[in-house]
Amino acid sequence: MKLYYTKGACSLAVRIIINELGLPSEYESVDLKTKQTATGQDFLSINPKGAVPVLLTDDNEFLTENAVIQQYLAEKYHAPQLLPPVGDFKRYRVLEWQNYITTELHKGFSPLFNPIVPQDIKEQIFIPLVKTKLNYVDKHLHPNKYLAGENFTLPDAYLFVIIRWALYYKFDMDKWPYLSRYHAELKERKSIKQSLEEEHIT
Ligand SMILES: N[C@@H](CCC(=O)N[C@@H](CS)C(=O)NCC(=O)O)C(=O)O
Repeated sequence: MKLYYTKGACSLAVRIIINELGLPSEYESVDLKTKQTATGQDFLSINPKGAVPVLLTDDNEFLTENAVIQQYLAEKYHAPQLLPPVGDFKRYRVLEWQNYITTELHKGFSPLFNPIVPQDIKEQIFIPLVKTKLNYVDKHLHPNKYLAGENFTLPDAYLFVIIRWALYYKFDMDKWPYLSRYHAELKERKSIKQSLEEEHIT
């Protein structure tokens, strides 16, 4: 399989899941501005939506959409610890969080990365909105160790990436003690350390 990724972008969550599963994979970086891959391919011919992540599966299918790629990996490689099976209600808690992270938090951050959104609009509207959502997640992480309870599941990989963006934007993490504790613990997780090293993220 091959993951098309951009350093530090949401595709990092898929890399974390690949490493969590201990799967061999190739990686090719994508310049999101020029839409060129590292080997000079036109990325839009791979994903006309122009966004990472894209997974080229071992069955030669290009699969897009972060939450769906993660779900595919957990099911294809039999990882009920990351996504419980159909019929187990815990599955829907995991998917509930996965949907929240992708639609509310990930897309809540997107305007901050968008150069056409004026800085004052970012500060007055989008940053307060995303902070409200992080307040909610912080509260949930006490007494829950992970998003879906006692065990690390798919949306934890995704939330780790989002917290890195909050740090990048210098959000005051002291306001979120449980999110800070969670982030500090996840940073030490083997699959996450490996993924950060692979993307040369310090
Ligand atoms: N709907 C896609 C969105 C992915 C996405 O927003 N990726 C960002 C990086 S975190 C990207 O590639 N943005 C570049 C663009 O959309 O032009 C998903 O959930 O996977």
